[in-house]
Amino acid sequence: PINVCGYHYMESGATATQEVGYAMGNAVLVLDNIRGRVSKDEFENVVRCFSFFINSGIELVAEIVKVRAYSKLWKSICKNEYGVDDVRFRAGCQVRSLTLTASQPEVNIMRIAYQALPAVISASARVGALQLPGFREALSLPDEKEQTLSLRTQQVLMYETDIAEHGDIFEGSIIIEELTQKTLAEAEKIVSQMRLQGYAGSVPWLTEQLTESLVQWQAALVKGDRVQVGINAFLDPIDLVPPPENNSTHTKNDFLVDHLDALSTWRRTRNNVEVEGCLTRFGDALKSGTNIIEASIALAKAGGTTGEWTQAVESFAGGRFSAPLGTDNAPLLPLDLPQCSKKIRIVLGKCGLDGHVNAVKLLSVACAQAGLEVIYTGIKQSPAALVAAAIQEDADILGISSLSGAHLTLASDVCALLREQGAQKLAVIIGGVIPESDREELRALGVKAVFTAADNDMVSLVQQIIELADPTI
Ligand code: B12
Repeated sequence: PINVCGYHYMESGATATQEVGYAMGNAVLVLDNIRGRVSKDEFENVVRCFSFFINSGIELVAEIVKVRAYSKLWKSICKNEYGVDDVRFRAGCQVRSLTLTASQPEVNIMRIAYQALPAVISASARVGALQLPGFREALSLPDEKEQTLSLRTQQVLMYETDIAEHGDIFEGSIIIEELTQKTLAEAEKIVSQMRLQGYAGSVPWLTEQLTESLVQWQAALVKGDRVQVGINAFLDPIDLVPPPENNSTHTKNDFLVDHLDALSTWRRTRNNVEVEGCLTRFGDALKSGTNIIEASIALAKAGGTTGEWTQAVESFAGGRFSAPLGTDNAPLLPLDLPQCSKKIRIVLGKCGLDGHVNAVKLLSVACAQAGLEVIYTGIKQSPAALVAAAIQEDADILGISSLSGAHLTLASDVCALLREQGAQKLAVIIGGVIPESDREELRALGVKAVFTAADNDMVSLVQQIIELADPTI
């Protein structure tokens, strides 16, 4: 079974149509690769086992159309490209968390309910599984009460509304059918483009497309072409519910120490000879190009860790992949930002396994448009690598984006390393999913400015960065 993820594309800025195209492009690239390597029956079985994880955003008509286009396109690709008939569109959906705001979190309750609808309302293209986030999504992991509210939202949809009682209510709708055909045609173009480029060529192309859409989305917000409640309009807080309790404590040192202790006990007490043998067999599977799943399962059963598995893959691949920024050929809209007149160099990057790249991408584009010299290190860096880059690049500012909850540990390591290397004058700034209650501790560690998920005004953000580097401005 393979699950193709369209969800992440929309969370990275893609439009509804792009999501369908990229997801189907992925499916087709995988299937093209498998076809010819297995028997006809096995191949048909692989096709039937495909499922999709899709997004559902706030533009309701576009989303209804999207899920219908997904279903139609998948069935037609299976039939016309691979000769497999009567395939079901099997999909799960999570609503578009990227639209859920830190300000006026109560409004997210409505957003989530509206966004859930398109994925289930069209009977012929209804998803089989739906998961809804917590309404304080932009502030922290959901607590049990938020999760219960999300579950209740689904229960209202399922039991109180009448959507489950009818066949497809959009069949024959002129507008929906026309838009579905349009989406299908555009998605098919994307699939052809990805097929033409192959997997290796599609990755940088997709990155550019996503960066372009992300900037377009941000530009529409900055210019007011797109209205988002609580972001660029209707700004008064509601204050109906309290902010979540600070649950980032789990990343503080005591948790890390416990976790590292548990890991070393695990490594000490397992059968290390068996693990070594499994790692060798896993490495051999990588080199020979055979299926790595069996060797991966054997390694996991012997007690191999995710880190060891990853290290083996990285040593085979010759390093760690970090997608480019995607600004080389993407036509980016201007964000109408303040311009800086002095030379300011800023290093921007992310640490560890935190793959949330939207903010750091947008900031890189915004700072460059404002006239700063930007050095983008990419993701998956270590604190030492970020500090080395900042010193080597003679930067004025080191900007770190952290959405994983590890900001206190990162800030502590980065500031200590800067002090050790006599570079404490370099201003460290940090932003991301950071609870208000951690702000003071970050400042005490030596961080010059802290930006939370509520700091979503790009113009003000850039202005503050410029002023930090040059208070005379
Ligand atoms: C989009 C998203 C994703 C996408 C990321 C796509 C991408 N290309 O980036 C996908 C779907 C891949 C994803 C995956 C996961 N996610 Co996620 N994700 C989000 C989401 C919905 C939005 C983040 C975002 O892009 N916002 C838009 C950007 C522009 O805004 P921002 O990041 O808030 O940044 C603003 C400011 O903070 C500031 N800023 C940010 N960084 C910096 C840095 C500097 C220097 C400065 C000056 C300013 C600044 O500038 C921005 C201005 O707009 C958030 C929830 C939310 N609504 O915020 C969860 C969220 C961050 N994810 C979360 C989680 C748990 C995950 C997963 C672990 C889920 C899972 N179990 O698989 C994985 C982890 C993947 C990984 N390897 O890291 C949690 C983190 C919880 C926590 N920290 O306590 C959140 C908060 C959701 C939640 N409530 O559970 N996610």
